[in-house]
Amino acid sequence: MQTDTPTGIFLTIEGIEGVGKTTAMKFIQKYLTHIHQDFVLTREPGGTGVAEQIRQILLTPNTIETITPEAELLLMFASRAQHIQHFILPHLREGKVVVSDRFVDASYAYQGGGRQIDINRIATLEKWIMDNLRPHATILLDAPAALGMARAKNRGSQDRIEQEKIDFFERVRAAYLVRAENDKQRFYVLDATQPLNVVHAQIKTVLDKLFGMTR
Ligand code: T5A
Repeated sequence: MQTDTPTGIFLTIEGIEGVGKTTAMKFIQKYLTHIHQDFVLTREPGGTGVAEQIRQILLTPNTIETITPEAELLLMFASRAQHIQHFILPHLREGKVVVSDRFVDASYAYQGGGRQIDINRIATLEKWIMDNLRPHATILLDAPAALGMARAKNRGSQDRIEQEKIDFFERVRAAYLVRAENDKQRFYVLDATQPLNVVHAQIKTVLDKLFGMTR
């Protein structure tokens, strides 16, 4: 798949459920508005009309027919293919900052770590669907699965993936940390167990560096 050379900045936010990604997105939105950066916010799975329809299939609990790990992985990448071609690349080509609540690292963490699919299969899909597109920076909000699940549960009903057991999310967390360890240039691992004001201060430090706002 041909992706050209985009000029914008691509920032992704990752982590297990309930670590504070949605809350971080709101903080980043305020920050980018404040420094007058042209930006768009998006999420995965989703981000376009078709990709959001795929999200519904992926996240709606289905007691009649289980979704196999293989189908789950392929649907994540089907959603991502739409998202890249119809949203991410057009905005990056316009020179905008694109901030995505999850991206490909989530496939390595959830389908690789959680579902234990061979990561070579994920790498093959990544190469095919993403070509040379990679996030410039990735903020990984890290916290033990028990804490994330407790925070997420406070919000009410659980989606299909959130219904997994705690050891699934511990595997997801471990897979994220391996990704971060292997790509220290791109990843910023932040301690999401800290109070919100502390987490936001950590995010601000990352953004100051990315957008050249350091004093
Ligand atoms: N998925 C996705 C895959 O399996 N493979 C893939 O390739 C991709 C792209 C998406 C699901 O799809 C899976 C992963 C997911 O299971 P989603 O709804 O987009 O699902 O993502 P979730 O992780 O489910 O989002 P959540 O809303 O559950 O978690 P957030 O956004 O991380 O947490 P947030 O910000 O809503 O915070 C939760 C609560 O905690 C509080 C907040 O106020 C909120 O009440 N909170 C804090 N409280 C105290 N201290 C802090 N530091 C706090 N930070 C947040």
